[in-house]
Amino acid sequence: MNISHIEHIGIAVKDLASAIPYYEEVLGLKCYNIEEVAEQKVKTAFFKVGETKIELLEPTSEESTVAKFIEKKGEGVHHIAFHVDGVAKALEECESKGIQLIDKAPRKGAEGLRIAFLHPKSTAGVLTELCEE
Ligand code: CMX
Repeated sequence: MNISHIEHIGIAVKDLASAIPYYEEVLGLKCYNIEEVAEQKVKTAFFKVGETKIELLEPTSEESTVAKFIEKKGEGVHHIAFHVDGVAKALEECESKGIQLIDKAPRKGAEGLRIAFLHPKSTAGVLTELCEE
């Protein structure tokens, strides 16, 4: 597959309002978008760092996978998203190489991207997202 860059790093936080000041006031980044992804039961906040973004993820429900993650591991890095030039093709390639897919087909994610997740049990422990515009 053709990975061009890390599109974003997803970071699980208990609440955006407590986390955003660190990124803005200490790191000097600007939060340019806050968006709820109802299907994923998260509210997201985005910052640009060069070509890559930081995506803060706040769970909006106790049933959110992000709430479960924070309960188990605490706040911190939740996933890495690679930009590819064809998510569907990349998924086929991953499956043919024995990688466990969470999403069998691309779906719509935050910022209008087409996204799909690979299971951390088959990606050396890192929840991995593939995405494209
Ligand atoms: N990174 C690494 N490992 C993770 C993980 C993560 N983010 N989330 C769960 N795991 C591990 C757990 O520690 C657990 O490992 P052990 O069996 O060794 O304890 C295992 O995966 C199973 O975890 P679980 O708590 O039982 O969670 P589930 O199986 O219910 O769900 C996962 C895990 C990855 C399948 C689920 O979180 C998922 O489907 N994620 C994709 C969607 C997503 O993350 N959406 C939120 C972000 C949306 C966005 O960016 O817009």
